[in-house]
Amino acid sequence: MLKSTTAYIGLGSNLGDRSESIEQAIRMLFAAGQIGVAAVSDIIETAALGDCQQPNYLNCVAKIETSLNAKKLFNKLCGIEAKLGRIRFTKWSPRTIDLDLLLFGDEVINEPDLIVPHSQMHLRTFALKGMCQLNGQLLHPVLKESMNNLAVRLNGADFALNCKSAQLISVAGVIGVGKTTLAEKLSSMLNCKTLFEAYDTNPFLPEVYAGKKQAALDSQMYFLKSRIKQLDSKKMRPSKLVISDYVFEKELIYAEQLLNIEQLVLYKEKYNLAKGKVSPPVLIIYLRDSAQNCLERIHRRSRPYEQQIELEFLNALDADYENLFNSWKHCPVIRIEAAKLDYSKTDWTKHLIKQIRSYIIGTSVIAKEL
Ligand code: PH2
Ligand code: MG
Ligand code: MG
Repeated sequence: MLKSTTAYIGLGSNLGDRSESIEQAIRMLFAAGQIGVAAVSDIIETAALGDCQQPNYLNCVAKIETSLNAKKLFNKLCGIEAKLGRIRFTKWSPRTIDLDLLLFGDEVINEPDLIVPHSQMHLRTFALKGMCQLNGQLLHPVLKESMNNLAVRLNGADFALNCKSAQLISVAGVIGVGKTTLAEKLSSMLNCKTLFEAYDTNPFLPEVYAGKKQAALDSQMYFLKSRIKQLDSKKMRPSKLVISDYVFEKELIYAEQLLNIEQLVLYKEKYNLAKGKVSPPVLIIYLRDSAQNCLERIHRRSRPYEQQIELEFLNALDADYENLFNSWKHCPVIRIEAAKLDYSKTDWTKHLIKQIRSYIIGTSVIAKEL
């Protein structure tokens, strides 16, 4: 008997009769010989990634069983694309049908014309949603994470690696969760610069933590100015890799906790102006822990002015961070439970670095899409 492999095909169409093209492609897969279609996910309508002027896509994923090898299967897919009137203008031009080989068993293929797993599937909800419906537990053969976990990181959005933007990775989370330690560790492993928040030079911060409300606006303005300086998009080189131990949007979280209503109105004006000037992150590492554990870390590291921070304040910050990232669609978010983090486990650290590399350009563990 011939060896049979389970493979997953991503189908997409944004020209002509889109659903007819998808249905025809599935019929042609059935008719191609040596291919059995085992299941097809729901068809979803998605905005065109990469060019918003293009018509919306219909996307779905088909699970197939085949006795063909990956290369022969790929050739069959190209044949079906050609028969259904696919004309290749430029990369990512509108198409009657696009058949992408997402996975071929757990094979990893890096050839000039064929890359498996598909090099961008982990960045695209329109591919992962279908995968999750068919087999959410399935592990990505390179990243060794389930389709469900990969989808959660995208929160319903689709992304493309972009060499024109600075590759800023922001580590985020409540005070005392361990952001700076993680940022330092990552920057030494990825060999890049770290942007640390200027908490120790902010002359107003000790007063704020001591409960002096008058100092809060000054302290917030000080932080805002320092963030703009560090993250200035005019100074960030395209494709340059940097790690910050904070996310810019935390400024609004702290402002809302610390300022009164009149101060907040003033502050928000400056904040919104600043937001237009800073580089957005391409990836967020969100470190999360219980407020109690964070408080214990704060006591252990014993920065004097932080010792008055109360559990209630940390709980409020935690709720705000959870809200921020529950609705975050600007970049992928890797959530890490800080309580499980153990830097002495080198396998775990290597695993994390591999994840990070797959969301940034330049050092990708996954080859470029052709
Ligand atoms: N495929 C692309 C580029 N952009 N956007 C959506 N929504 N769906 C796709 O299948 C798609 C895309 C390149 O193949
Ligand atoms: Mg495609
Ligand atoms: Mg394609």
